[in-house]
Amino acid sequence: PQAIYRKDYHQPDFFIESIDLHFSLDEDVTLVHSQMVIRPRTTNQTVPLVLQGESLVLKNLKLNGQVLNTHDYQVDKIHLTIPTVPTQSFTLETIVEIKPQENTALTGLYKSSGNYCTQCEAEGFRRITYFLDRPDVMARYTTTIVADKNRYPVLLSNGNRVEYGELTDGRHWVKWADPFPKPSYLFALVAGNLHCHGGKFVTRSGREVRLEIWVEPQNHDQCEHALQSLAKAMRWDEERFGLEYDLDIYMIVAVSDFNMGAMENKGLNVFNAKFVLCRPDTATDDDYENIEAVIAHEYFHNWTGNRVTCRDWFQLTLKEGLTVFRDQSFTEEMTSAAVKRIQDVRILRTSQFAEDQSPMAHPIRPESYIEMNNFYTVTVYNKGAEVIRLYQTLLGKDGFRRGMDLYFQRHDGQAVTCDDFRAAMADANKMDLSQFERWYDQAGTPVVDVLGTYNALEKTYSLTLRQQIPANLQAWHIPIAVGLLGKNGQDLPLQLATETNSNRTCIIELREVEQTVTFVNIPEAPIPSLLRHFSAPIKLNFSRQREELAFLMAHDSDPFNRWEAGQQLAQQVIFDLLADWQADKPLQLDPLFSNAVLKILQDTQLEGSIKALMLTLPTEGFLGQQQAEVAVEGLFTVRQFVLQQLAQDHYTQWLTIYKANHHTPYSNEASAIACRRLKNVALHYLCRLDTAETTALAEQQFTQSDNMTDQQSALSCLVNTTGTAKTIALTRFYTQWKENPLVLDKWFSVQAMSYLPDTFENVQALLQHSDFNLKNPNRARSLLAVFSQNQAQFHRADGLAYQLQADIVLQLNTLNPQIASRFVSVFNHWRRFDPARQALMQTQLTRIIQHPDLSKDVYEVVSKSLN
Ligand code: HT7
Ligand code: ZN
Repeated sequence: PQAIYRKDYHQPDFFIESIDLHFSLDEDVTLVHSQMVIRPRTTNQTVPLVLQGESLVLKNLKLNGQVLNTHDYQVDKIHLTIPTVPTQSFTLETIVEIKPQENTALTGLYKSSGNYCTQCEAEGFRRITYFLDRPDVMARYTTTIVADKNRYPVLLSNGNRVEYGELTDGRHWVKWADPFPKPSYLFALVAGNLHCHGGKFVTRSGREVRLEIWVEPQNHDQCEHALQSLAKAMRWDEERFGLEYDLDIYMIVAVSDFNMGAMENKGLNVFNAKFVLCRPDTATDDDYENIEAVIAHEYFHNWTGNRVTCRDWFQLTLKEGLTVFRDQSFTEEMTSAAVKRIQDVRILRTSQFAEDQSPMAHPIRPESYIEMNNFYTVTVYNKGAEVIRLYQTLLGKDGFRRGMDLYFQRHDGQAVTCDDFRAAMADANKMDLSQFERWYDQAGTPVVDVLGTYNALEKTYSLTLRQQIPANLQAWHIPIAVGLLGKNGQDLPLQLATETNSNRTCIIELREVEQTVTFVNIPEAPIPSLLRHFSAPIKLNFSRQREELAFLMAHDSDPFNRWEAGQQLAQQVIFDLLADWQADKPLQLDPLFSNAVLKILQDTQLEGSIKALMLTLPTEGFLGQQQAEVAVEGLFTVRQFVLQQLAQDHYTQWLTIYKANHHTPYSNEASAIACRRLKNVALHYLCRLDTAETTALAEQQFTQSDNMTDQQSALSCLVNTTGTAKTIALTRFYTQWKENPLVLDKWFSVQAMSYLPDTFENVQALLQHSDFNLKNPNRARSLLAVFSQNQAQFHRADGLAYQLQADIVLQLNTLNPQIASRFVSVFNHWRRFDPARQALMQTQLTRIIQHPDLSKDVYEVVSKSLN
């Protein structure tokens, strides 16, 4: 397969002004009739018209009303080429046959639970009809859908419903018109038997918008939170960015088979049901938060993505990084800013920093790809969002808003680049942001070493910051937020030698390889709090004693850094214990760490959700990333030891916390969520002790809970116990929830996450379970993707789990290449393990690459991994 390069971008030779689509949906074949008005980019050009098309059977082709002879055009597996076309605007009509019912790749038009739906991003529209399937070709769409009225009473597409009617043969039709020109990736069609949960929203300019959540009828009672979330997002975008919705209707359809989270098609979002459906007894607090965030994310795309779209797919972060930043900011304001920031940084550091260390490392604006679907990554999305956050940190909230306003003023209705966005930010603020481009074209995580010096005579404190610049790269422009704590734990007023006023937190703009800043009037040797709120996506090295970390953990006014100090302290403790374990020394938990944890447990001021996060140790995956070679068994053993020890040391306090928070009645309020988080962390510690008493607590919670957060949490404690309680609870959960696929996914996941040594065998058995279905991405992920994150069990020394994973990848390669490629990515990190595991993973990668019909998706990942 051939790579495509960013540097090779050319404007299209033709534009498509409008497309009139007609779908005749039938159980055997679906007919797609398209009529396009095509305009050559320049007059008198003599270039061929090359349209993309895949898995299509061409039945008819007319140019300006004339049927074309077979010698007037060529069709291959992925193109329709017409060598000679008029030099002025012309119409092109095609009729193609497709078979959505056989489409297991879930891209293009496919069936899910008997209903038709589409997924066109990135390049799925070409599996529906011949088209210039690239985002810089923006057309006006009208769509007519014809289908059997009984089976498919609901027929939806983008824009407004303009006409409808019935045919004499039991079929009916609906015509939709979208007034906004859009790229093909935003096209959508849905047909099926669906229930509508409706509502309305009045925009700030007084227009009434109809809101509709469409779900399978049995899910009618799980839509209200999605509807509320949508209304909240619409209001927030008006208030924060002055952005109003532009159509009369906004529809969301929930489907069970979906490759990703959701899709922002204009006026007709298609969602993975997981991010729509919820009820207290079926969905956890995290599910509720994720639903609100994903609904907001797709809604925000209406401006950042749809009204202003990407010129080409290399610019994906233009819409995704920006929209993730917008949804993160929304959630920060709807919930707790500190909790949200910690959660987002955890994702960034565990997944994106790992991607940076892998053979798939790429800048947020990649230079090349073989298969675009492989670049919907944590780098493009989450690091992309961090880069947008940097603008806000550098320019301030108001400056950022000025930049956004100018961006929309300049580019509404256009397909643009990341450079256009950066120019809007720079111009609106009269700031030179040229060095900032390096965030877009340099891959990897910047590393900054920091040294602090206190001068008691001068009463100054200096920080010297030095960027480690890899070969061929240049210094980044990095804002570093800093505070200085006095001995009493309070922030000292900060005044740079060059400034007159003082602040509690100061932003140092690091632009050079090395820079020193000096704070004046510092009365005592301070303890610096660095990179507050995680002000840049970097690794910062600053050497600290455990006492200092414990101090920051107890006192830092920046909640993010308070949490961060705790994580660093835990990491130091775990790595020292690991060295002892490797040297066959007995393990003993440092009382300083145990006491620091006790202080958190006893802190009555700390908000419950933050407290729960502070009581959670870094994961094995994260710890492994900090090592030159991942110590699979050692990390597992030592981390388990620390958890067990903390459970023992503070048994009474865990029990007190558990009891104090257990009887809070269920509500979706932040305070009730915090109680559940805290009590469930406590329950997990207690259950580490695996006594009759602790198991009884979990069993009681499991049987008596009225909400899924508590039920799932208790179940995940019970699967790690060694008595009969585990089987009883699993059977009970299955019987209770076997008719609800999203809850059943949790049943698979909980078992895949177990840290007991028989987990692999259980996963193998679950693959044979009658409810397991590899074709359903949610189910496949719930068991296999979750298991692959279970570091100690997945990376078993015998390599059996690797073999199983490779078998699955090869099956998925034919069924659903996008999911196959996600699943094969777990091997990307194979070089970070010990030689024996490396050899075992390499064997599987080699087996995969030798497979005769490898998809582009899997080929790209595996070939880069092996290189
Ligand atoms: N913009 C959407 C991306 C997406 C997608 C991409 C490839 C294959 C399937 C997909 N489903 C959705 C989702 C988003 O970021 O909002
Ligand atoms: Zn998105």
